[in-house]
Amino acid sequence: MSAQSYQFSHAITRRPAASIVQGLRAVDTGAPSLDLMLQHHVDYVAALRSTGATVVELAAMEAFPDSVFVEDTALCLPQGAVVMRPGAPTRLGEAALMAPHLTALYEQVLHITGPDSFIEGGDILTTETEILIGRSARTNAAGIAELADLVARWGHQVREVITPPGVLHFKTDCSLLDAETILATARLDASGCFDGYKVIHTAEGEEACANAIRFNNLVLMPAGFPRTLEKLQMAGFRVQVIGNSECAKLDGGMSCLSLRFSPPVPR
Ligand code: CIR
Repeated sequence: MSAQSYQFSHAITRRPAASIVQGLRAVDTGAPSLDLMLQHHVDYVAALRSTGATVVELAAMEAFPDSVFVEDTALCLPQGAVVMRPGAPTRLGEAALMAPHLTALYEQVLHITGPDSFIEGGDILTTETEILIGRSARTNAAGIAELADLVARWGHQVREVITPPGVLHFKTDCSLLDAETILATARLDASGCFDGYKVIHTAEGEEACANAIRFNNLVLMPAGFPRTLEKLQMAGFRVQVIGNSECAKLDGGMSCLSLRFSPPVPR
């Protein structure tokens, strides 16, 4: 079976800006420390690079407090990329600013354009066989329909699912671990959206670590979730733990911090 949903030659990240203290959050648990977030970000980029991938690190963008969370700006597929239309008004401009970095690597870069279409990358889980998209407070039916239409030309099938109420993004509660295995919270798995996949549940009380990433030979997961870490190790995954305390204050996790892809023709 192919492994294009978790084997990648490239990633794009963006350094956190000092304006991160104004980043969006559902619940205010205190201001994030930029210094500590920068240290965690260095560890994160180093982990991606340690797998042999090329990591394009973009400069901080003060005008966009949440711009470190690059995942929400685009969907990157083997054939091309699609620039999103984030549902958070303060994040709408971030997507257009990602486009030139994608056109530098991809021949085909498409855009979500419908004025009523909203969609963020955090709601999109690409597996080996389909693209699951969670309808959420940030991603609506029009956005999902427009994306489904765009990616059909590349042979991708989209399945609309539901992000649980009160959960920021679909992938806040799940991650792809390999071609057939998903890490998910029990609450999301209970919706039945992963029928046909093998599912590993986060340990009870450790739901906040469901947002991990499989990147080449590594699974990156946030620090502080020992029982889920053990479950993943017991299942045979090579896990690298990364500090995420500061991004977590802004509802961000491992997937949010990168776009991961293999452009068809490296330029
Ligand atoms: C936001 O609310 O948009 C940011 N504070 C967090 C975005 C996290 N992104 C992601 O899960 N893909």
